[in-house]
Amino acid sequence: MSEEDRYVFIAEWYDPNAALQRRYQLIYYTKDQSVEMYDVKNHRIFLRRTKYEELRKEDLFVGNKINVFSRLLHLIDYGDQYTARKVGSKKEKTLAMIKPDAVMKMGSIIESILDSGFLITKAKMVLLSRAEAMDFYREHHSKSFFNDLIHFMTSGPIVALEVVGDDAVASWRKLLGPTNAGIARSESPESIRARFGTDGTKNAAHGSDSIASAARELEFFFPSSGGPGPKNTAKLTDCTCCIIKPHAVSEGLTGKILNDILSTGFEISAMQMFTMEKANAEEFYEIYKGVVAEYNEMVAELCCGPCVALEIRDADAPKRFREYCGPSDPEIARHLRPRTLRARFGKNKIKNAVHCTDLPEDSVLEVQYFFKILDS
Ligand code: 3AN
Repeated sequence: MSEEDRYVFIAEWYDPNAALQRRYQLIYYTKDQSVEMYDVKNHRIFLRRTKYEELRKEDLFVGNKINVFSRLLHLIDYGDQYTARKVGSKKEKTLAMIKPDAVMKMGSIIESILDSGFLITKAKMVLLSRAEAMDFYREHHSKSFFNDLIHFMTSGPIVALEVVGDDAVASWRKLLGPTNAGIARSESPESIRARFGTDGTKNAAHGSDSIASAARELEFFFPSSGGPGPKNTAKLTDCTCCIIKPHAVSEGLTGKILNDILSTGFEISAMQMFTMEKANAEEFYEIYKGVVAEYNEMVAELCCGPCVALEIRDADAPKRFREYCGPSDPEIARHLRPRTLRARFGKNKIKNAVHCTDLPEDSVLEVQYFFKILDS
């Protein structure tokens, strides 16, 4: 009998009750998508081998955070050479950046990225200052097109994404296509630049050209020191808050939901991916405590993996956007308001695809919670 295909990782979980970082060996069996966990310090089984289909093989790589039965585990190392070789050697990170000309099409671009098997692990909409753009593109300083490039890149918001996948640097550039969108249309008609770009400058998106550039460019947008990086674009007026919930993000629905919101005519004026701590999720949902029976489950869902926070702007944003999200229970939404976001993308009352601000007086506060408090 051939040996069973299994991947082994070292995972850490912060236990808030004991205020301790606990360490486990996590084993994933591909054949039946089951997981097993072993408590390293106490030498005992922590989780007997159990089927867990929510966990996908693509999510398993060092540096990623995964949710296993409502515990947010940080994969800090490979647990054996086989896993390091099979999973570790090809995994790369790169910067994908949606340029000002294509931000309205970010839903479709993100969908394309996810459908190609990449994972998006960070995301932030920013408006670059002239100095930031010149710093980012410093290697092109002497080129004839430099001024046009800087003018274009500061003409509106952009979306920076950290993308992870096998050979991500080269594969994302392949998906992007040739620099000039016109050439892309003849040479690589399915590519992002062919589909969404205009010409040699307005070419929809950017991709790092080497592992070293990827490291520098990711550091530019997402500093590892936890420092600020370019500012988010939240305006904090005439807005409401929408959160694409972790279950929807991990099901790969982010692009589809963004597309839907934009094509309905709402403005997305800020966007950022967050992985919330439990204490933050509790604080954010404070107004539902003791009021909504599902409060604890809502908290658990919100902090079980990365979510995407949006600032939505529109005349009468809180009311109109809330109607567009639909009843909080997707089953009810499917009966009464089948075209709403929750009817189409929700699973149940907890995993209902999106949170949106309930009371108009809370909308600015909720947007501030993410874009002012958590992003600091
Ligand atoms: P790529 O993004 O395909 O790696 P680079 O690094 O050569 O291309 O150029 C960076 C950016 O500068 C391009 N994405 C494009 O927006 C702009 N650019 C490059 N070449 C030209 C050109 N000949 N004319 C105008 N803009 C250009």
